[in-house]
Amino acid sequence: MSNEATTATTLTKNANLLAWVKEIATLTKPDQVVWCDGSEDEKRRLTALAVSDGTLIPLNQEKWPNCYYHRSNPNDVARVEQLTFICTPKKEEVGPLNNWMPPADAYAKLGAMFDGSMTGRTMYVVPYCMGPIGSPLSKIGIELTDSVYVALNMRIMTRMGKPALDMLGESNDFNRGLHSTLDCNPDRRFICHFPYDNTIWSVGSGYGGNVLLGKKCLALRIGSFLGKQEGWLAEHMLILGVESPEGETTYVAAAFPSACGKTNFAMMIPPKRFNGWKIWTVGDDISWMRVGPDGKLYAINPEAGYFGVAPGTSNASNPNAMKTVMKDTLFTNVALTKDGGVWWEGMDGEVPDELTDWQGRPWKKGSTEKAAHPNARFTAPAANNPALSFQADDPRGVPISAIIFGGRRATTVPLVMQSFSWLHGVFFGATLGSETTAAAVGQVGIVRRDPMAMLPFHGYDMGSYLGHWLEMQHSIPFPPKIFMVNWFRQDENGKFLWPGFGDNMRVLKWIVDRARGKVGAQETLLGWVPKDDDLDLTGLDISDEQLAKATRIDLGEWDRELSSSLEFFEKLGATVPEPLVLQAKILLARVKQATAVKH
Ligand code: GTP
Ligand code: SPV
Ligand code: MN
Repeated sequence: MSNEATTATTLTKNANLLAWVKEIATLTKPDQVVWCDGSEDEKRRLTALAVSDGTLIPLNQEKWPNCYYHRSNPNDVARVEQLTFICTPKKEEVGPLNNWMPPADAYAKLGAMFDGSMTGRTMYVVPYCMGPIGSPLSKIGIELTDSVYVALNMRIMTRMGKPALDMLGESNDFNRGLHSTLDCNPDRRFICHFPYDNTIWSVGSGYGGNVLLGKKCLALRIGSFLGKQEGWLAEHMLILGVESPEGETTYVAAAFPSACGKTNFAMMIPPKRFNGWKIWTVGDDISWMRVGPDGKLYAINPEAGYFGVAPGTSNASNPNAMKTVMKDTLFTNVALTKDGGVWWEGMDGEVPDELTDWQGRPWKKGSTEKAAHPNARFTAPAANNPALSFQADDPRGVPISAIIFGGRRATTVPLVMQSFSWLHGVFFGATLGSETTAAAVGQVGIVRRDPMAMLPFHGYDMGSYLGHWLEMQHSIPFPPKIFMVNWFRQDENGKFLWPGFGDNMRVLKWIVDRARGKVGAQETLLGWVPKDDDLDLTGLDISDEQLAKATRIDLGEWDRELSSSLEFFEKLGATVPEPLVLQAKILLARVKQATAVKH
């Protein structure tokens, strides 16, 4: 324990923190406790250790400087929603869409698993700050983990180490995160949140959102709980700035469910037609938003890195992401090339003849199995992103002019719509539907309601959360305009109708112009849409027919969509805000009336 004694006292004198670390060490009984200071030297030491015990494989350091490769247990490749719990005294508090466990039961159950779980292992004390150091919007967490992989990932994903401890000082206001991989057995895998104790306990996994506790656990589940109490919003949203050729920048936040395009949208490079326009990334996954002194809604990105989906990332789809991951990056569950590089489905160039797949097995071109897992990820520092906004570290955050909701919908939802009002915009978000993806364990491609893209991440009753969104209007004198988009509509042959990626700039330009009151719009029953010719399609190879299909509003489809939204609201129970139910009913009544007139 000498390491603990020396490093801890040089790093912090926080009595509550020291006592808690001691208490957990007494429970988990690690061989040693190592405090992370976030230094370069420490990174080298931890990386060397991870390489020597096989956790990380160095990539070809000439082609991929400071990049390493990790294979997770094949039973542990995504978030596990059915094993994720919110633990509050009363079940009603977590609502019908969360798993609930009484706090005492969860502490007892997981406590028994933590007992002695770190014997033969090192316990890393990982202090981190979510948000710019010193920002009033930021929060401090401490994660105790027996995984060096988690410590190295947290180093990229958060402001980790001494600056976080310095910001905490003697305060007892920090999130207490505890993680042990145990034996990585799905039968002993639980992710439990204790919002009233600002505590997270995670066992039995080593993957992503299950174990990087600052991300989904603190920044969204605990964050949304705190946001309700303190009057702010913790959301599963990217944040970007759109700079016009005149140098005017408009900030936008967008919620798309997991693996539905946030990272791509946040790093987008506009097509040639938009020469002089620039997209700046503030964040790619999470947004904390609070009203600023000027009455606008301000957003910070609590993270410092990107835990992004690798498959589909290429120089054609997302050149900025490719540049970002060329160095200092950890790759998880991608495939390895013969020359010590990485590969995944959808990467540029020829498919290699031979690879080692994500499970370490030889793979040959033409194989029916995927070489990279569909939820393979890169962990890369935001500082590597050529499009990183100079405002990304601003403790005040950036003023948000537009909020966008978007799902993965093969049918029904048109390319873009603007809401009539804040209520109607919250309704867009509340009824967001999306096909499930590989980001969570379970069947892929099923449409489910994913309100605000927060279904797996809301930390308290969904109806109350939607109520909080409605109430926020009263504290934002200059609220953002709200939009709905769908990049994923398909034709009869299952082909995407809209080219997506960089060409989403064409839609974003209309959104930004609308937010600034610079362009008109066409009213439809379901929302405002671009007038003919207001979407700039210059240089885009899309037929009129294809565009018409991508933007079509089919009343029959919307009859079903709104009916299903009403059914969903019923499932939410008594706390669902009445105005949202009435909004659904008004829209449905109008759709039915219009259908009757047509026939
Ligand atoms: P999480 O990190 O899980 O929250 O995902 P994300 O929302 O950041 O999604 P990401 O940008 O990583 O994209 C996920 C998948 O969607 C990738 O395979 C992309 O290639 C694909 N994708 C992203 N944008 C578009 C688009 O505009 N059109 C189409 N057709 N596919 C897209
Ligand atoms: C998501 O699933 O939305 C992610 C990946 O961003 S994870 O960190 O695993 O939650
Ligand atoms: Mn995400």
